Amino acid sequence: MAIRSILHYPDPRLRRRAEPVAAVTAEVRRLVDDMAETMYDAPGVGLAAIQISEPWRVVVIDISETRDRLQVFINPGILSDEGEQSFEEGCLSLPGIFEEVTRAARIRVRALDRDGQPFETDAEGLLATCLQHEIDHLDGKVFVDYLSRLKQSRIRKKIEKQQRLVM
Ligand code: GNR
Ligand code: NI
Repeated sequence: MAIRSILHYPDPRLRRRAEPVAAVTAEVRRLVDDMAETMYDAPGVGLAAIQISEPWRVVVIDISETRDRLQVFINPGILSDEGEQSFEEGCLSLPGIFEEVTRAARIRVRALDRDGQPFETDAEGLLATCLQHEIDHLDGKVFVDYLSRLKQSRIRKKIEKQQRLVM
C-alpha cells in the first residue's frame, strides 16, 4: 500500500472523464488499497481515483467516526434520487475551500465491491452527498462548479494566492 499525491484544482487532469473498470483484478484492488490509505492519511471522508491521477471509475468512502468502515464503489451509478439537502462541502483537491452545495437527499446506488460483486444500496445524509460528490469527480466535475461565477472566481483567486505563497 502507498499514500499517493492528490491533484489540486485547477489541474486539468481533474476534468477528465474516468473510464469504467472492465474487471476487478488484483491491480484494481491495489488501487483501492492505495486510495483508502491516501484518504485516511489526508484525512478525508471520500476519494475518487481521478484525484490521484488514475482515471478509472473507483471511489472509496468512510464516513464513520471510528474510521474503520471502508466502503468501496467500483463503476458506481445512481439508479434513482429523491428530495434535496444542503451540506457544507470540502474537497481534498481544493484544500481550505468550504461551500454549501444542494444535492439529492436520498439516492439508490449500484456498484461493484472490492471483490467485483455487484450490490445496490440506499444512501442518505452525508453518505448521499459524499457519493454524489465522488461520482461527479468521475465525470470530471468538482463541487465549485455548482457555485455562482462570482464565487468561483473568488475561489480561483484565493487558490492562486495560496500557490504564490508556497512557491
Ligand atoms: O473529505 C471530504 N469531505 C467532504 C465533506 C462534505 C462533502 C463532501 C466531502 S468529500 C471530501 C473528500 C473529497 O474530496 N472527495 O472527493
Ligand atoms: Ni472531492
